[in-house]
Amino acid sequence: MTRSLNAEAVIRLCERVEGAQTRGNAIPRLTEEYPGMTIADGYAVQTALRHRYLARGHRLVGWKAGLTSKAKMIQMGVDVPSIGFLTDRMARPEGSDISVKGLIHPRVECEVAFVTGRDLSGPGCTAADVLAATDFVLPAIEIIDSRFSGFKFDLESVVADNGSAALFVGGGRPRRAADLDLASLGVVMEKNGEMMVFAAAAAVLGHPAAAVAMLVNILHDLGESLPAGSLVLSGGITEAIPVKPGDHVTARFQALGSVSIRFV
Ligand code: 0L1
Ligand code: MG
Repeated sequence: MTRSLNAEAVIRLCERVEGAQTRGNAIPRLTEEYPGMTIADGYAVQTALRHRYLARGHRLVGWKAGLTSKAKMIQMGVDVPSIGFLTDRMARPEGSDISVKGLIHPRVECEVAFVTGRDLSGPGCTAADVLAATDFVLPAIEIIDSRFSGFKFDLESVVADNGSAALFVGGGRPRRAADLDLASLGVVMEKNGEMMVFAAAAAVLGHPAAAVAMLVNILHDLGESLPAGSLVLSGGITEAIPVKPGDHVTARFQALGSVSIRFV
């Protein structure tokens, strides 16, 4: 991956993104000031952000694959998936009231979450490697929140903003991946009792395990691997749905049960 930003610019952008994430204020996309910024620069900013949060006592619990379905790519106008990190501070319990305070324009996505039982590393990690290393899968809702004004962004800026990661909720019935046909698993998302979107998990790069393999291979490019015990969100199966206080969202997953949350 080719870098164009120097160390000083990376720190500057990291501080800008961190301010937007922690204060909940929208900022212009980073490429407006740095038009030559590359996706590798975006990951350098994201890495600096991860180190900053971990140094403050946040715990890394896993990773997320993003922009992995055609529906999401079309919705956001990009053509390459991305990854981001997940910390303990982003986790919320199932069935809980989730405050949107501090979020700029939250949206929800239903995703299959993988919990790994063995270390995984790239390059060349495959969906079969992921399935062999997975302890169980569970249904999840990811609450994303792009920090860019008017949701106007490009892949370089999104990657720097940790793939719009904000909060996530796991729930339903954890199942062994080997007992399921994960590609044809159906998902329906309801908001306030009305069906909003539905799709099969194959919408995620053909199979959600392929998205996790892609994530492991990007981690390799970043000099990282995926330790056993990680939680991985494999990517939104449908496009993301905007939410506001008062909304009640239920994601119903075939064979995995459902996850419900309410926004306050
Ligand atoms: O989880 C994701 O698919 C990441 C989406 C990044 C862009 C957005 O904010 O929708
Ligand atoms: Mg997502």
